[in-house]
Order: sequence, then C-alpha cells, then structure tokens
Amino acid sequence: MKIIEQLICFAMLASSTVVFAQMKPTGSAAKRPNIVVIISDDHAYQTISAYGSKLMQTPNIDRIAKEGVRFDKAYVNNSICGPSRASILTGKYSHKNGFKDNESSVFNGDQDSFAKQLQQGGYQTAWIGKWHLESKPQGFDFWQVLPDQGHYFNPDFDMMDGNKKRVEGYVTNVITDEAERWLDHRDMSKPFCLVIGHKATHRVWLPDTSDLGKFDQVNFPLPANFYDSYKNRTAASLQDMSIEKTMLMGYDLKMFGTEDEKNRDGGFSRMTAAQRAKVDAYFEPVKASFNKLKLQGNALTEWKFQRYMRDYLSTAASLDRNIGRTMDYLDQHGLTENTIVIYLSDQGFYMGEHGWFDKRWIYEESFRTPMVMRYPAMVKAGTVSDRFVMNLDIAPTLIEAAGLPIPTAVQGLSMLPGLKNKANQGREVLYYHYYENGEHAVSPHFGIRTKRYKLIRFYKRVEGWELYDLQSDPHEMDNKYGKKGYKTITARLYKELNRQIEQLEDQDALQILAGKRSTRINM
Ligand code: SGN
Ligand code: CA
Repeated sequence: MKIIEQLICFAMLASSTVVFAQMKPTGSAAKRPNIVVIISDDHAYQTISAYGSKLMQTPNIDRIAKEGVRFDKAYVNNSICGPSRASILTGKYSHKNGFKDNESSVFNGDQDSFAKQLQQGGYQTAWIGKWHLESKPQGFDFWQVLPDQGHYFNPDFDMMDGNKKRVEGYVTNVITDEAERWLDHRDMSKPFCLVIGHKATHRVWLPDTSDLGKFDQVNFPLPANFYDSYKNRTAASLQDMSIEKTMLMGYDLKMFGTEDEKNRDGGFSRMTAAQRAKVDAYFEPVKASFNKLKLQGNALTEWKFQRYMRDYLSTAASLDRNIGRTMDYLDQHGLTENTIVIYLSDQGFYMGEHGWFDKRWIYEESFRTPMVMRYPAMVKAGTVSDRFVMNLDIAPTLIEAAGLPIPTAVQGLSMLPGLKNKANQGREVLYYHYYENGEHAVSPHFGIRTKRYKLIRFYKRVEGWELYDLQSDPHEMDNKYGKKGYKTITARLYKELNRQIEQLEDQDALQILAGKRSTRINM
C-alpha cells in the first residue's frame, strides 16, 4: 500500500472509530439493559411484606427487593396519579412539566421524556395499562392504555390506531397478558423499555373473583391514630377522606341499598353473568349479616375499616401475583440478568391512619411510596437503601442505565451513583407541592422534609404552617409550628424551603411565600 493510501485508510478508520465512539453508549452497547417499570396505583407500603407489613404477604414484590434493592425512603413530588406519572415520565416537578392536578391538567406530550430519550437512543419502548395523562402517549413504539381510571372487570383500552379494544377478564391479569404479548412480539434486535401501568389498587377496590374472601378470617388492628381529633391541624380537620364520613357503603364497600343501585354501578354493570354470579355470591351474604347487625357510631366505622382492608388487600393479592408473572416471564426467556425491574406505586395511601383512605398529603403515608428495584449487573441482592429517592429520579436513572446523557432540564437525580457507591448520600432535602383543591377537600400545600423535620405551608383552602419533628412524632400528630423552643429550627427550615423553591424554580410557591399572591378563597 502506498503511503498516501495508507494515510487515507488510517484516516477512514480513525473517523469511523470517532463516529462509533460518539454513538456508543457509555456502557457496553451489547449489554445495554432492558427495562421493565411496573407502576401500581395507590399501593400502600404499609401493606407490603418487604416493608415489614404483617397485614398480608406480597412474595413477588418481596422477591424484587430480595434480589435487588428496597428503597425505604422513596417519595413523590405530588401525591396523586396524573402528576406523579408526569413526573416519572419527565423527571421534572409538576410546575415544570405542567401536569399539576388531575382536575384540569392535560399532559403536553410534545415535551421530552425518558421514553423519547430511550427511543432515540435505540430502545424499543411500550406503555401498557393505566396512563391517566389525558393526552395520547408519545415516545412509545407501542401503547395500549386504559381510558381515564379504567375498570376492574373487562377493561377497555385505547389503542394506538384510534380504536378501542375490550378484553374480557380481570384488569390486573389482562394488563399482564397484554404486556407479555408485546414482549413476545417485540423487535428482538433492540433493548426494550416496557412500562406496565396497573390499575390496582385504586378505589373502588374490586378483587379478582379468585381472591374474594381471602382475608375474611382476619381481624385487622386499627392504626393507633385511627380516631384522630386533628387538634392543631386545620387542613387535616377539613378533609373529606375519612372512612367514617367519606367512604360509601354502596359504591366503596359494595353494600348497595337496592339491586337497582348495584346494577347502575359502573364496576358491576360491565361484569359478565359468570363474573357477577361469583361477586354476588360473595358480597350478598356479607350484606345480609351486616344488615342484621344494625351498627352505629364507632362500631359502624370499624366495620367499614375491616371491609375496606379486606377488599383492598384482596385486590393487592392479584397485583402481587401478576408482578410475579412478569418476573417469571423474564426468567423463562433468559432476560433476568440483563433487565432492570423497578416496582413503585404512583404514591402512597392511607390504610386508616388518621382515620383516612386516599392520598394527597405531604404526611408520610401518602408522600412516601413503595419502590424496589432489581438490576443484577449493578445492585447487590438484598440491598436496603435509606437514601432519599423520588419518583422523578426514575427518568434520569433509566437514561443513565441506557448509557445516554441525562438532559440538563431533568430535575430528578439518577439513583445509580448511590447504588454504586454507598458513600454518595444524594439529596438531603425533599421538596413537595400538591395543587388540587377539589375532591377529598385537601388544601393545596408545599413543603420540605429533611431527615428529621417537615415544614409545610398550606394555602388556598387553608392558610397556615405546620412543623413536625419526625423523630419524636413519626405519625405527625403534634404540630410544633409557633410553639416555644422551635424558633431556631423553623427559621432554618424556612430558609431551606426558600432555597429549594428558588433552585427548582417553583414560581407559584415563590410568590406565595413572598406574599405577592392572595391565596385565600372564601369558604
Ligand atoms: C378518583 C377517586 C378519588 C381519587 C382520585 C384520584 N374517586 O377521583 O378517590 O382520589 O380518583 O386518584 S372515585 O370515586 O373515582 O373512586 S388517582 O389515582 O388518579 O390519583
Ligand atoms: Ca394513584
């Protein structure tokens, strides 16, 4: 080869190496992990045995934790479905991604998301199940989503081609089947990212027919603060989410007054005759014995609590079993080693604490969410992490795991550095902002949580501050705001709150704190 030819050849080789190096993800291209994110709805960590729950066994969620990591301090930025999902997708707080509440927000799908990043980076992407973001999914090669909240029996799906599809069966089984079908037919030449959005365990809790009666022999203990008087906590005293007053005998607990009323219920009217016969055969005798009891006052409230627990946990049993099916699928197809599996709920939920069901609050039960992750290539089996992680960390974690650069606009932090190096403690402070001001009457609020304290600013429905010392008062019953001895810590937390708000550029909160916005509404 002449010198000149050699030089040209070398230049070509060098330039192709450069191009390859640019395209090549930071991890090994061949080894880019597959990703399965399973997002449930309203699943309380208090009911998961991996988190020490004695209420029921959840062997499959526990398995993810045992083979990977259990995050004990996982939180959400805004404890309600649509906003949490929008933050999971974008890695940004609600004020940045625009989806602040379920009442009026529509997700702007034109914005960036982890799905788009992965898709552009060569992944095949899919979202199957509950979506609840009001606009069509973008960034997915395939999607098939429940319209709005979806139904437990014989769910309808919105399909990519604009059609609707109804699938007979119980929603958690059906979503798992549809996810498996997609996995079977995916493009095997690419790594994949599949999000499975379960409807369970959202209100109103309807178990699969095979799980009816599963907890009938159990008498569930009342949480210590079940009979909360909400002393010194105005917002808590004004909510509409108590088991006593808000939970309905018919709609929620299936103790319908008349057959007509039951037939009009959307969950019941869509059952097949065979499904309906099984469901009726279970609930009708419960109703007959309840009617004989003629309960009132606390006895009635406690009966409702027991029914709530039974229905909720039976619904969760199917969720856990189906998570197991997805794990088995990975095993059977040789995908276990190179697939990241993350299980989380869109937020936490009250199982009678403070007398409540539902979510929304910055208080621990709803602010915290269960989150477990398996990633054999990086995470040591049986890891327990008490770092502060958030729903908005999912996007940067997945982008980084795929070897792609994390866009600068992402506010969440990748969880990978903390998993690689225990000394990396991540964030010290969590920032939260809840906006909705309708159903369940929870006042909008924002605040911060440090390792020990929580400072909360309520606005709009209630004007006021709350301060908790989580060390001495883990159940957040004793509002210390304005109390003697708390001046210094309040000033320090107030400064930190301001710092978070400025750093995260939450203009609404900034104006409220600066007193530039009248937030009071007439009640
Ligand atoms: C529905 C429920 C509420 C629940 C919201 C938000 N009412 O409105 O209890 O808080 O969804 O849930 S229901 O009568 O429809 O059951 S979320 O999961 O979408 O955040
Ligand atoms: Ca939810």
